[in-house]
Amino acid sequence: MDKKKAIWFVGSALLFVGAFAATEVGAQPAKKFELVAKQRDLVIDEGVVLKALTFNETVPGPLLLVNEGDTVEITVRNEDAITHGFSVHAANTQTSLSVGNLPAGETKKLTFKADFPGVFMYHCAPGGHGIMTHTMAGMFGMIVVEPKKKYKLEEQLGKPPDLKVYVIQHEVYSNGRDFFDGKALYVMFNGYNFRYVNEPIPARPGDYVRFYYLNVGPNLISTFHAVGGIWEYIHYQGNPNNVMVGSQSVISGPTDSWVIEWRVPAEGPFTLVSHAFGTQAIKGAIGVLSSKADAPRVREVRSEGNTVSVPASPKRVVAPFEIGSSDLDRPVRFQPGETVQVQIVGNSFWPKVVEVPVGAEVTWVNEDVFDLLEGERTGRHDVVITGGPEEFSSVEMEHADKFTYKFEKAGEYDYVCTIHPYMKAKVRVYK
Ligand SMILES: [Cu+2]
Repeated sequence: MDKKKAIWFVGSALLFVGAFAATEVGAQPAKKFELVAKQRDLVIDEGVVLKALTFNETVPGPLLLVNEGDTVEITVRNEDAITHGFSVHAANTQTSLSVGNLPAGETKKLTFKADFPGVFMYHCAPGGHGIMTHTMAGMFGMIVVEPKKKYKLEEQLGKPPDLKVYVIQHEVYSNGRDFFDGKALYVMFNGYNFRYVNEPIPARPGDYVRFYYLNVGPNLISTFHAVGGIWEYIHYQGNPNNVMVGSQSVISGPTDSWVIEWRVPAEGPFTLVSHAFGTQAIKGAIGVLSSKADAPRVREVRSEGNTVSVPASPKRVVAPFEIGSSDLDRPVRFQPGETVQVQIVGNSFWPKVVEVPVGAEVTWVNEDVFDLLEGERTGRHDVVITGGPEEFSSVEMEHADKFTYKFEKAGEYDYVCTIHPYMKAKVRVYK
């Protein structure tokens, strides 16, 4: 072979290897998912409705299951009137570059390789201030990257689990002030207060159970525990290499996760609980695993929220950004001469309803700190009357800016922030 031919041959061979390698990578089809951003009313307790922001109309959103090494393709479609976005912690890449800012009506796609196994959170990410407020209002879910390596108990027993339980712990807030202060109204597993007290998870004594546990938060630190049980092996973040033995609980800050392996020790009800009793368990974060020899066989319990239909006249409406039931958003009445101040905080007005005498001055102060960016991505706000005896509008307020208006005419004034038009509140002016 002369020199020229040799170069051609080597070059062709490299091209061939390259093409083959490309085909090899492409040969494995991507795991594809579609997430749709949409506002939706959801039932979170008997007769209790949450005005939520959702992915695919449930809170939590869909459970995404992939395997380590998979190429994952996620299409995010915004069917809402406001900007949304997407962030997924299973991707070791800056996802905001492709899906971080998704205006109303648009669709964008994200592709990544699931190189790290474990239990991860995904959430809405329009950018800036909106990331926090949209996540609080329900836009989150779990993605599990199943590892190539076996978890400890599976390796030991030589068989897969009898039951897989995917659990998300999350909080519900009735206004932005409580969101800032971490004062959750409810704390729940998979979208409903005491969901698995109402519908206990069936298992049999001796069953090998694997929990995929994710604390979404957005604020509280949970300690997941089974009353009457000790977690046999726990894997921090769900990575099989992070293994610990014999634990009464797992501690999880917001977005922390665990794979927990446990053999049901006996018959009887085992209460699953966040051991933060006063701030979490008592507010809804309790479930039951019911162990009986003849229990029905359920192979998995998924983390999606429920799709219970909304009652015609709920006993309570939780509306983080607008006026909910009067027991939650109780009108605050001010007497003549009192200073009236309304905070703008966490994309809500607080108090949401104030009653003031004719001639009173009302001052709004913007407590939202993240005043960078624009639109849904910013914590800047304004106050604009949408109905009432008089009309007025403030300028756009940055953090700690104030606006004052003197009410001279009695009546009911509805107002919004035009940057976040779902922020609704009211001033009642009495004689
Ligand atoms: Cu969103």
